[in-house]
Amino acid sequence: MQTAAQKTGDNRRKDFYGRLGPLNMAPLWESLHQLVPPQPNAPYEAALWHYKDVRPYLMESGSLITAKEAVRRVLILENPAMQGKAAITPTLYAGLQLILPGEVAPSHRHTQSALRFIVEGNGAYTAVDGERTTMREGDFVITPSWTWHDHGNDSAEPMVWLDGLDIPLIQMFNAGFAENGAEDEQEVTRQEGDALARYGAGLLPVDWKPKTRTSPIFNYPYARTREALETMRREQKWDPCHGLKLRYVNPATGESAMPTIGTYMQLLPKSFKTEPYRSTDGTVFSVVEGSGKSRIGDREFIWGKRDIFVAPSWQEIVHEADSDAVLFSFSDRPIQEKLDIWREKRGK
Ligand code: GTQ
Repeated sequence: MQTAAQKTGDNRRKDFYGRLGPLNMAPLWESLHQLVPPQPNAPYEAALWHYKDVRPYLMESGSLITAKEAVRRVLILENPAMQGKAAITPTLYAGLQLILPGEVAPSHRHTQSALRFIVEGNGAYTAVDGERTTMREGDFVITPSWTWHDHGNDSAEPMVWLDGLDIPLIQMFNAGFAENGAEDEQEVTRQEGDALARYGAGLLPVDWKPKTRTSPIFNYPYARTREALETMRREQKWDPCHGLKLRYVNPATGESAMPTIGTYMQLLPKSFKTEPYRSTDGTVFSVVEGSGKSRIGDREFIWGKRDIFVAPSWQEIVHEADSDAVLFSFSDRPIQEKLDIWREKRGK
């Protein structure tokens, strides 16, 4: 029971708060604990999309609109706790993009950085800065900030890739700019494979200096990544929390391949169960090979090839592989590290 004095006090406070509103002021002490929480309490959820459930809708979208009319024909993967926000985490956007045989997604550029992680199909291309790269399943392809890019599909199969962009982050900064190209397809000025040869063979052109923070390699082929993991596994040295986990790097700096988004590939051998792990970077996973399950916080998700799931900041993750499994993932870790706020916790 409140005493009369307390009631009067409460009423006086309420009255006071009411008078602050019109002056665009608010009392900190009513929200201090939410604003400066003892630990992250992510206001978004763990979630999983089974590819077999999503694919029919993607194909249906292909009968409703062309890639040209849509500009980008994408079904956005929205966090269930952020519907309408076009965000899978508060800083990251994810979507599945479909390009049918013969289609072109016209050239444009924007300040948002994009990654493409190829989920289904082989043989469509994306063009960046005058070079086309053919995309195959498991390839990690970058569209750096403010570079012209168009996508096309000269193959006979539909192609689907996972788009990861820093759209919500750029929105927060109000730093978004975009332009459409004069032509649907940009002029090709370099032969295919040029960037990988120049920058991706453990060598760099002798007097070359990077102009931006994004990796000059824009396709990291899965065949190479997979081979690296396969060779490393012979040592049988496993990280208890990650199995074998590699990060994609910009060879010019050793930093993440993209300035705002960290990208990773990990191998979990059959029957491997990871130790509990948490980190402050909410992470999107895309299953490249194998099957298994992951506990994220107090929820469990069973996954197989091509499924996509998201783990919120600071929720405990335990992966368990039923068969040899390979997971691609991306998060905002590079930004958090630059701000000295990134944290992880291994074990319980
Ligand atoms: O391919 O340029 O999923 O601009 C969202 C925005 C893809 C793209 C998306 C984009 C793109």
